[in-house]
Amino acid sequence: MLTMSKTLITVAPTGAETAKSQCPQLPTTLDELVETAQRCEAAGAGLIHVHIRDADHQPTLDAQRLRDTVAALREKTSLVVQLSTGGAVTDPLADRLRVLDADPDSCSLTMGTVNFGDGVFMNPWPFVTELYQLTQDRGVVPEFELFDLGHVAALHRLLDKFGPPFGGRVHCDFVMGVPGGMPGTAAALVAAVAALPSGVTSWSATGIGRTALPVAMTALACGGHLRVGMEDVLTLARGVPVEHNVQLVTRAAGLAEIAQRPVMSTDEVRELLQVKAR
Ligand code: KMH
Ligand code: ZN
Repeated sequence: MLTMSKTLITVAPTGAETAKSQCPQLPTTLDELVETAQRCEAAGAGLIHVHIRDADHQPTLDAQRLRDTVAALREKTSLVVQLSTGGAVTDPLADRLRVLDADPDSCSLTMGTVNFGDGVFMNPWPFVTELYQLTQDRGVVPEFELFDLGHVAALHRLLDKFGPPFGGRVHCDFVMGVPGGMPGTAAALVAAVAALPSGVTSWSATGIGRTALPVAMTALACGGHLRVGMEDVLTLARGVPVEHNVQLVTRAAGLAEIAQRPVMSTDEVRELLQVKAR
């Protein structure tokens, strides 16, 4: 099931949690996002996980903005475009379901509710199942976001009840080190990987903040792929801010090269995930 082949690098450049005022280099406008996507693709990214912001740099799930963003990324890059259905912790579930109207290649799909710092990231089971069936109907490849071991158990339940995703591949992403979720440690990642359903065909991992490097190095050693970006980490080392997402992609590509698992092209990522031609 899991092969030690090339490495998919996902870039998550923006997220919904960091304020532009506190981090002016965070890409929040469409122009900044496209410029980021182009540079990250050139540095080895194959997939972009997208959260968008409004004119005031606040997180939004505005339908027209989402469509414009997907169109711009498709026009200017060949990255696989994944829209977040997680949004911000304050986003209503109904708005999160409507993200699929923007017809992305892929979307995130979090497998359960989790405390998220001082907030609660709501993903009740009926929402998870409705969103999953929507991805199947619309031909969108889901990426199952796993913040905790219970989310892995929920993935077994989902696949048993509703069958495989669109395209037949099952791709997961471990998001580790969120205050409220599983810790960003090698031991936690190894345990979570061991608990995955047998139908999982690929997985990536990301560690929040200072857990980024231990998680990335463990993922590479275990045959996994990498997610990096300013959604998850804002410093390269203690006191050294990330100035551009391309620094994180370049560092990840270097680690992958050292592990003798060089980065995948965007065509190889499309093949891996069986993304629909649009
Ligand atoms: N912003 C977090 C509350 C996702 O993109 O699907 C949720 C999140 C997960 O970022
Ligand atoms: Zn996200």
